[in-house]
Amino acid sequence: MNTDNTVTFTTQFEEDVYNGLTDFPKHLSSKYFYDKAGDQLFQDIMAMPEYYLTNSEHEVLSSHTKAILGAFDLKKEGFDLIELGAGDGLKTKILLKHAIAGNHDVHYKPVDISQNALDGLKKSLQEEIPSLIVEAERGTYFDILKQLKSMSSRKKVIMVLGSNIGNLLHPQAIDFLKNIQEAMNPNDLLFMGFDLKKNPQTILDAYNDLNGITAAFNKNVLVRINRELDADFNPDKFKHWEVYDPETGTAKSYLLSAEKQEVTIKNLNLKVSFDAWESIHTEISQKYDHNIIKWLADESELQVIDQFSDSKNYYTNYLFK
Ligand code: AVI
Repeated sequence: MNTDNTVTFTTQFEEDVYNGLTDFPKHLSSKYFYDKAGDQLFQDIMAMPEYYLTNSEHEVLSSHTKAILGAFDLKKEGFDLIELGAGDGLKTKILLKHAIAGNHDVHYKPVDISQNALDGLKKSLQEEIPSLIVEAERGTYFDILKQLKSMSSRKKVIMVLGSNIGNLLHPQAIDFLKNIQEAMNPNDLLFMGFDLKKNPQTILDAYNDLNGITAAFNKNVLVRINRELDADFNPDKFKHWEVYDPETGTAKSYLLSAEKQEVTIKNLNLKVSFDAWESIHTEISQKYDHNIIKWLADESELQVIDQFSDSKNYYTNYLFK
């Protein structure tokens, strides 16, 4: 809320929206894409043929299942599979089914910001793998990392799939990896998916589908500001814009104001002016090569144990300790 000279906020969302839209150039965080509608749009994105990431990682997990579980080095001890950003858990189920079939004493701990996603996941696991012990937890990565160290004495395999790390800039990614590393005991492992650099057109197509699903996902942040902060964004007056820099491997999403306009955000007592074609930067989706992954690991004091890729070399999953 904005009084005469001071601005006070009741939520992080209010503060971030205020700071992002009064900054130059303007920006909003992609973490705010994910409300109920955003979760559904992301599910739709993952089902699009253009969004190759889902199929590529699915291929990695299904074609290397035995080798991956072998590399987890489980012996006969029990272990906790902790998945940060579990979503629908579709790919993780491949590993879980094999682990259960191999009589491993696995407890699955999916963590997600969306209660929606967790409820759906718990229900589907009960139907598909009824003997699996599931302890779902709602929270941000940060909330959970704080608890990880003290969680249990069982071996932990921490998983972050979907190239979720790609939504962080390198310095933030290193902080994230360092936090995980600090929460790991010597026997624990980190299994993480990375989307690789490839033909730039393939990447642009994945983030700019012809049906406009990604555009709707990007604009969902405006819809959310309208609903939660009583604003009057007209999403039709903004254009989804994607760029990819093949040198840095960074895909960036923007919303461009298609005309000069002013938007009122009542709950922030704020009027935001946009020039024609002014940008709001909303998301980065980083693409990697093996040297960059090795550098991130070194910076975070993680050791590479193994690495598994799909047949097109679009995507890779690394195992670190
Ligand atoms: C969740 N995250 C890894 C997705 C990505 O590829 O950056 C989110 C997404 N944004 C647009 N399409 C998908």
